[in-house]
Parts: sequence; structure tokens; C-alpha cells
Amino acid sequence: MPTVHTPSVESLAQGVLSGETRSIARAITLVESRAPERLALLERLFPHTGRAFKLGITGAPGAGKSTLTYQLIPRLKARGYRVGVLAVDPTSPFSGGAILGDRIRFDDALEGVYIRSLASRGSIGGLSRGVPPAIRVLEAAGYDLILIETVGAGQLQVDVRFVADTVVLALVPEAGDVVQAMKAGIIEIADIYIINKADREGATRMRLDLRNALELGGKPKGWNPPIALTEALHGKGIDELIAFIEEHKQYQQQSGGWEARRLQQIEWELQSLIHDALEQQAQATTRQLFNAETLQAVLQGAENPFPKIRAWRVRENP
Ligand SMILES: Nc1nc2c(ncn2[C@@H]2O[C@H](COP(=O)(O)OP(=O)(O)O)[C@@H](O)[C@H]2O)c(=O)[nH]1
Ligand SMILES: [Mg+2]
Repeated sequence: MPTVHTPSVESLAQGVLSGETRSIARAITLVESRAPERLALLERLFPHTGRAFKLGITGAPGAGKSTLTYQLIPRLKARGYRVGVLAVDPTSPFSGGAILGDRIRFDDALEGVYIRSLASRGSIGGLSRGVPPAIRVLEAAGYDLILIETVGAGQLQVDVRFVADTVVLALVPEAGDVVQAMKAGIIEIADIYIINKADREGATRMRLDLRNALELGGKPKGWNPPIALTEALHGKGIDELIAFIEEHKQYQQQSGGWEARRLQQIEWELQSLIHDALEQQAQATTRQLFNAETLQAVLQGAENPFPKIRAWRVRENP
């Protein structure tokens, strides 16, 4: 049964649907939070969501992801996309759409592009739980290509596949990078590799090493991840990268891989919301079962806490 929405949620939704920047900003703040109204807003926006192409860019801090994003934006716009950017890199100096990389840019390239930084806190695996709902807000506002910049550290870069249709991994020609990427499990999840800063020594060599490393895992069954050499700083290799992105998008649509991936994304998104709800419930239950006095008793050894938890488990989860 549909919920009766509070006027504030309804007017916020209206603002988002008509593409108002301030409403979009407020809506993303709301869906990133744990306020109960965020679900009402998502419910209201849902029919207008699910259609954008989501491009993930991951890689270690300093690999050139923001610079690359800045280069991709005008080219994607020229192809007719309405581009939204979510930066989940805590080291990223994105802010209010004004700053990319280490430069302040108020230029035509960013006209009509919505850019937003998200906190990397919270959620399973470390990828900001705010990402999937923020994507929905942007979709409802009419953005049809969402670029997600995420820092390439540990689990975060593996989780990016649960929000992105195509994952680009940015490496730089420095010793150890290929080995590190393999250790982190990123080799299996990237759809496209770039070796950025190709103006530096060792880029061609690294491409060879990476190709060899990829082929060690046996002949790829379907998509064979391409490797582009780029110089994001100088705008080189970006067109080739875009060609790979379009190719991967088409490949997925033709092979049916797209649907499997989208199903995984939805499951991850919903699991993340339920995880949040359960976490809140866990906090409340803990406080209920163990008040300050009881905690003190546990500390003194006067009370054994485990029977209580066992009893609770039996009651709540038969
Ligand atoms: N030499 C060189 N430097 C680059 C290139 N691309 C980016 N950079 C520089 O690398 C630094 C980090 O870039 P940034 O985009 O902020 O990396 P991020 O942390 O991955 O987002 C900046 O100083 C960029 O100017 C490149 O192709 N060549
Ligand atoms: Mg960055």
C-alpha cells in the first residue's frame, strides 16, 4: 500500500523531478542519512529511477581519477549524456562542483553537470551506503550517466561493481601496482583498465605485465578487459577509453550480462538498507537489554550477559 507522503517529502520529490539543484542536494543529504523519511522519498522517486548508465572509476589516491573524470565529462556531454558525478573518495578535493583534481574550475565543461562528494563512512564492505540512493536521486532528476569516483582501497574498490555497470580501474606506471591490484582482488572486477600518467616511464611495459597477469588466469570466457594508456592531465587516450566504455556497455546488453549485474546491484542496495535498519535495531536492543547499571554488573562479574542474549535470540529469531 502506498504511503501517504508528508508535504516536505512531496515537495522535495517535486524539486528533484524538475531537476532543481538545491532540491537534488537536499535529497541526497536526506537519503545519505538514516532519517526515516529517506525511505518515503526513495519510494516516491522509484518510478523515475533505474535507467541511468553507471560508470565506476576506481584506483589508488593520486592515480588521476578526478582529472580523468574532468576529461570524460565534456566528451560524454557531447555524446548526449546528462552527466552526474558522485565522488566517494575521501581524499578527493571535489566540492560543490567547483573543484576537480587540484584545480579550481568554473568552466563550460562542467555546465549542467551535477557533482557531489559523498562520505565513505558506513555500509557493508565500506562503499558508502549513500551511493545507491544518491544514484536514484540523480536518475529521478534526469541524469542518465552517473560517474562514480571511488578510492581504490581494499574492499571499497571491489564493492564498486555493486553500483556500477562498467568499472574502470586506473593504475599508474609504478612498480608493484599490478601485483597490488591482483592481491586486492581488483583484477577480477575491472571491466576496463587504464594505465594513466602514460607520460611517465614504464607505461608500455606495465601494459604488457598487466596483459600477462590477466592471461595467467586462463583465457577469458566472455569480455576480455581492454587496457588503455591515458594521460588524463593532457587529455590523451580519453577518446579510446570512451570507445572501450561504449563497447563494454554494448557487450553487456548483448550478452545478457547486464541484467545479471543489475540484479546484483539491486540486491546489494536493498541489503544495505536492511543492514542499516538492523543495525539501528541492534543499538536499541542493546540499550534495552543492558542499561548502565547492567553494564556495571557485567563489568564487576556480578551478571553474566550471555543468557540474556541467548534468550533474546530465541525470542526474536526462532
Ligand atoms: N604526469 C601526469 N600527472 C597526472 C596525470 N593525470 C593526473 N595527474 C596528476 O596526478 C595528481 C592526482 O590526480 P587526481 O586526479 O587528483 O587523482 P585521484 O586522487 O585519483 O583523483 C594531480 O596532480 C594530477 O594533475 C597524467 O596523465 N600525467
Ligand atoms: Mg580524486
